Amino acid sequence: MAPVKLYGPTLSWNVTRCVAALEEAGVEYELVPINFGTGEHKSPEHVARNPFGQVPALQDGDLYVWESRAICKYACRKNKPELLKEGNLEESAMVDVWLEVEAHQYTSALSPILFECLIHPMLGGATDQKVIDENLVKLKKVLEVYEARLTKCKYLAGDFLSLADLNHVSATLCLAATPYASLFDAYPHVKAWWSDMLAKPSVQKVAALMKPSS
Ligand code: GS8
Repeated sequence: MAPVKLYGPTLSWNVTRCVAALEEAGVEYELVPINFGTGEHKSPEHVARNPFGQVPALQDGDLYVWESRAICKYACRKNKPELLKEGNLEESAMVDVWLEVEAHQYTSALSPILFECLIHPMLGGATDQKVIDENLVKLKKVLEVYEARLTKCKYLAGDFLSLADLNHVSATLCLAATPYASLFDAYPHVKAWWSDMLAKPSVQKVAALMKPSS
C-alpha cells in the first residue's frame, strides 16, 4: 500500500500533532511540505485537500482528511484503535474527555503563548506580553487540574497511553523553546508524565522533526 501523505510544514504544531499519532499508530507516511511563503496553502491543489486552505491535510488513497485532531483519530481508528479504547465505553469516554480538554483548555491557552513567543518574532512582529501573561494565568489553572488528575493515574485518560496524551505532544514540545520551558516544574506529576512521554520513540521522532535544522 502506498504510504499516506501528510501535507504541511513541520513548523506547525497542528501538523506535528498528526505526526505523533501516525508514529505511535505505526503508520507509514510521507511528509509533503507546503510553502506558506508562496501561498501554496491557498492554491487550488491544496484547497482540494483542505477547503479552508490550511494545514494539515492527510491523503490516504482517494480519501482526504483535514483538521489535525480528525486526522489523528482516523490514523488511530484505522491502525491502532486501542489508542482510542473504542471497545470500552468508560475508557473511551475518558479518552474523549481528555481529547476535548487538550483542544479547548490546554492548547487554547498554550497556543497564544507560542504565537507570541515563537511565531510573531519570526514574522518580524513584536511579542505582546499582555497576551502571554493572560494566557499563562489560564494555563496554570489548567495545569492544576492536570496535576490532580495525574496524581490518580499514569496517563490522562487512565493507566494507559491514549491519543489524548499524544495530542499534547507537539504544542508541549514548542513550549520548551519559549522562556516558559520550566512551567511544569511547579506540577510534579505533570512533569513526570511529560518525562515519560518524552522517552517514547514516537515523541522523539516528533521532537527531531521540529528541530529547525531538519
Ligand atoms: C487549525 C489549522 C491551522 O490553523 C487543525 O488542523 O487543527 N483546527 C485546525 N493551520 C494553520 C497553520 S498553523 O498550524 C494554517 O494553515 N493557517 C493558514 C491560514 O489559516 O490561512
